[in-house]
Amino acid sequence: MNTSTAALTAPDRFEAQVDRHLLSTVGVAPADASQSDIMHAVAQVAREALSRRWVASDATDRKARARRVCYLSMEFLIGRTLGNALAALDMQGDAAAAARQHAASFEDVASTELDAALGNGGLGRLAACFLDSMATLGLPSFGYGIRYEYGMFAQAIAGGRQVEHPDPWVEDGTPWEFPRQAVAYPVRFGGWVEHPESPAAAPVWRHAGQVSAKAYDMVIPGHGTQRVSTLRLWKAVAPAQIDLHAFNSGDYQRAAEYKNQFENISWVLYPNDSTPAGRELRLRQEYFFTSASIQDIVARHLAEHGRLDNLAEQVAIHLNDTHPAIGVAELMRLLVDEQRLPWAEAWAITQQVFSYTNHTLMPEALETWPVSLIQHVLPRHLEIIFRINHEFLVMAAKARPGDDAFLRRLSLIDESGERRVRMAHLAVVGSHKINGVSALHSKLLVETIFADFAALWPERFINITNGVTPRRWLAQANPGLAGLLDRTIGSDWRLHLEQLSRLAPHAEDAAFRQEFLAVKRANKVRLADHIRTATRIVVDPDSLFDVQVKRIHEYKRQLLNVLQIVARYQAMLADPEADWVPRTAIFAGKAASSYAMAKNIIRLINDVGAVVNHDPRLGGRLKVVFVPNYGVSVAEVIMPGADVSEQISTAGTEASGTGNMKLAMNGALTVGTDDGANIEIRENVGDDNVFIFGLKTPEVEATRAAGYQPLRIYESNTKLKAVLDAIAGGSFSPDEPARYRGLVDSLLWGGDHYLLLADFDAYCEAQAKVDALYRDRDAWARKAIANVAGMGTFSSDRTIAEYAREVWKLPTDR
Ligand code: NBG
Repeated sequence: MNTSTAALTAPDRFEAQVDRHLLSTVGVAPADASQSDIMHAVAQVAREALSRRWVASDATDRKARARRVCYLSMEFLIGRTLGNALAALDMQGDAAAAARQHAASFEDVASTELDAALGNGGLGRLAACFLDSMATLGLPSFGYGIRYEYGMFAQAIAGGRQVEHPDPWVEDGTPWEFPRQAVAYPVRFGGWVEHPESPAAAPVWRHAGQVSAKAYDMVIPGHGTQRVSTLRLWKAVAPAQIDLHAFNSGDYQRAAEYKNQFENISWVLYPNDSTPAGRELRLRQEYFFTSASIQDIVARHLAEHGRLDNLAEQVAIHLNDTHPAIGVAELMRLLVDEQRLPWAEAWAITQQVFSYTNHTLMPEALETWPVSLIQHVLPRHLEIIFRINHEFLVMAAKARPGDDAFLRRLSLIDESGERRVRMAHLAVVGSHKINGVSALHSKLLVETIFADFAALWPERFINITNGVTPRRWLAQANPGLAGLLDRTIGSDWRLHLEQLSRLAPHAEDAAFRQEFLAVKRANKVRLADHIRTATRIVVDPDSLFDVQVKRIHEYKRQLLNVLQIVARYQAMLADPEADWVPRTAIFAGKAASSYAMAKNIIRLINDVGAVVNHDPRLGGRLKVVFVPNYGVSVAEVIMPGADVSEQISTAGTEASGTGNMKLAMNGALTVGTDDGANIEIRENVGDDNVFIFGLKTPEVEATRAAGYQPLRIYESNTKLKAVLDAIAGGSFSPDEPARYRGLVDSLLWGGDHYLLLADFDAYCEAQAKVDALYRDRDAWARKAIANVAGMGTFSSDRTIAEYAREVWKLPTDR
């Protein structure tokens, strides 16, 4: 029964509430409401219900003086909220009925909501899944981040190339945020530090500029619980009095410039994924949201407890990658300079409060900031970092007397060139637990970039494998499969995903297999419709849908996929009469705006598509499409419609991956390397139900160490040679034959750092096995079902329960 609405009295029925909001909030006559108007009105009804849960959760936590976790993340890739909120409130049926009243489908209404795209890719989406699970598990929790006025750019494809458009997602407001007028903190920058004569007095930071961080809260509903959680996002606002001063003295332009200079801090998300942005504004963003968040945490703690010595008992602060790592120095500054705690006591608290997740191994992707820049932007923090480093190195020297190289490697300051602060080292030294995001990644962390730290503190390093929320990625994205699951194993899997294992025996049931394939077919039709609308390319839902969706990055090897597609194309042309399995290669993903190679790969995919899709000799049996503007909402259409999931990063490079989980959970078979969470997916769904190929991590290392020569492979492999020659010779860019010469040269002469050529043959063999299996619909269905059945462990509920138990020391509802 629908509990949330049953209690409402007749005039307050859901539809009446929607009409009321159409009039009072949206300002339109119910009869004239557009789909977007209806979306806004329904959102208001949900907002009201969530707000009620919110005040109740908040009061409970305050009364219980609950220990809380604060999750600091530069990114939260939330996507749309309405469908998720209604599911949590058990109001989906009402909302659908209300939409019908206005002659609209709920899907159409919901699709008018803009995505909150406050993140780049996996890291930001993981944070959003974590919020969902923290609320669902009833953890007293806060997410903390930045209220970017412009989220991730919108991607269009023009002439085969990526074009970036701004994403002013909040321009017309969003129903989901609550501005907190009263919650604001000063965040200061620049200037210098004065050290008073008396050692008893605190150093004084004479800052050069100040901005106010204003809180905007988003409510995060839990599922199967009345509890909600809070995502607090900070907006930068110039302090009003300075503004006014310049204005009064007649210099309005200077006032406006000053305002811009500070307010630009929260304007725009840096569209970089797995690579540091390295710009001063980025450092300011990092400090801005970290400082505001930690001030908020300390203020709340003082309000509830009136003392700070028990801070670590009451609060866990989690650093999502190194972006908020400056928080270690900021908490020290607040405790020592402002609250006047002795250094040693403050440091003991700090180390107990913080924990840190690393999300990448690639050395070039680890954040470092020039000492001179930190001196310029955060002079007091630099002093604090130097002192932390000094005490740390004194301690480390005792562990290995005389080993200067050891100390140089550990130091928070990289002295090998221009002196730089290593943010990952600051995060490690300031945290009591450090984790990687898959078993392989965590193992490599302690063997490579953190080996020296692990030698000192082995107990600090643990693994917590990523997960995704089944509410969004199964229940919401794939209502067809969700319904089939409900009928087959009951509906508790939404909250207890391990119950998917009950599906396994049904793989033996022919009728069930038919139903399962019918659901997949319907999802492929939906995806084909989206492809036609977005690209004007018509694809056949009966062809094999082969999906690679993720950020465009050399290490993720979209280019290897393209090479395989071109090889297939050439083979089909050589023998057009053969019985080829029809395939649709589906790509989607954004390239960082400054990443020329990634943009070139997008263009190549589109160029190959332009040739292949129109080649009459293929009879439509091979199509290549690039779906524009990949993001959460596009992913919700793609994941359920995939047959094959491409997870083909060079072994040892992908920390975990989470798209791999979403795809397998929706019944796609993985073609993947032995990398990241692919390994655990294989272990859980069974070796026979995935296609693992290629060099493993130690082999990658050995290949490179032995002096890898891609040119040798090229010369000895006729199939690969034909592929590379065709691309380099302009077969896919007849209007500009040399367009991809440089790209191919980067493989042949540039070292092929990610070993595409080395893995090419193994990849093609794996693809041949995929084709063979796809012909046998029954065998395919069995394996796809086995994939769904094996994915129970990849719920972010499991992940968050592990964090709660092993890192944050918080009890969960389950
Ligand atoms: C990304 C990794 C992914 C991983 C996500 C979430 C960064 C720095 N890292 O493999 O590349 O799944 O983090 O952990 O964005």
